[in-house]
Amino acid sequence: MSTASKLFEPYQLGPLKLPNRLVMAPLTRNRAQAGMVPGPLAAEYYSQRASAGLLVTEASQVSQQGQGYQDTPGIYSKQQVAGWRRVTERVHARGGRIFIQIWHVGRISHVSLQPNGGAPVGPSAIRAKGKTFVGGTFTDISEPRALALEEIPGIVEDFRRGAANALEAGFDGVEIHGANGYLLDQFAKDGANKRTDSYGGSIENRAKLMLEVAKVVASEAGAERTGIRISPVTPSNDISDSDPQPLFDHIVDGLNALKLVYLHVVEGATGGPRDIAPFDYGALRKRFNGAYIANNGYDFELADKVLNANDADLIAFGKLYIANPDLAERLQRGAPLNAPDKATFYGGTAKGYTDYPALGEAAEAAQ
Ligand code: 8OZ
Repeated sequence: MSTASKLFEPYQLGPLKLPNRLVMAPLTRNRAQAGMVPGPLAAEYYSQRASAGLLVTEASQVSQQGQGYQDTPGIYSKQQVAGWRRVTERVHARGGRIFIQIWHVGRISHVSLQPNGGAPVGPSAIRAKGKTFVGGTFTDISEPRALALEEIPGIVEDFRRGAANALEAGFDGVEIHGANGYLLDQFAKDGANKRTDSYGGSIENRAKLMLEVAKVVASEAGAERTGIRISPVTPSNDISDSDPQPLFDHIVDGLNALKLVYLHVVEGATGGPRDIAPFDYGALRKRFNGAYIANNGYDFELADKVLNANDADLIAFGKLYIANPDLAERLQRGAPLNAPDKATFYGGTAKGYTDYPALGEAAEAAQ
């Protein structure tokens, strides 16, 4: 038995022919080895999920300064590029397509992760209320310092290098992490950005860093291989903005000028309620010229409904992809889903990472 739905129809994303409309959302798993290098288990994990229309990797920092949690992979060293190359080769061998999400956490970090134990950097010296995971425990986020104007070109350059490294590692494209209260979102939103220079104040000034990064990444990877993830109203990582609709209208206009291939939108509170604050996602979808990837709390029914209404082109699934390597097949066959185990989301070994069974393996793997 097989279910008919637009979710299982192909989609042309720039130069890539996706066999279905499912995207594996970027998911932080904290299993990088020494040197923040993705290891062989990561290659196994992503290749198990290769039947998704598109895989997006976990967020990967573009510099040591861009790291905010223990054991998250980077995309700035030769060893990291070599580790990621193993991942892309395994995914491609299984017939999949994979983008890497490139990331700078900004103020969401801890001195113990920073170069020379220094302060994390942000648009302004305002500490985010919250915890990060370092040294095996949850610890208060450190007090940040404001980036000097002269340091900003270096941040843009770190993203450019990340994109160049991504291509060298064999990725099919790059997703810029512009969401969830990390650096680019911190600059864009007035709850975290109190600058008085050309990167603060007006919407144009606050959006500038995100658009400058999008420009260099697109020129490095090709606009048809560059996407971006945003989260207009999420409260994640203590982020807020007093008027997100015109801010993101302006950002989308800037992304259109750069011809980015997709806009990936976390609708509502990341991993939480979809209706946390009013926001017109349909207006963003209509305004953006490329593909619209919808994310946050989607199940088959909602995905099917939204695709039929033409309110999205692709649907990104997070927790469901952690637990179901063959999610596309399971949804298409109406098969039961494995339940995700929260205790193994962040850090650890193969348990809760590469041991969720595909259909057919389920019987032999049952405990
Ligand atoms: C969960 C834990 C740590 C980081 C995000 C990269 O929210 C993350 C993240 C998620 O975008």
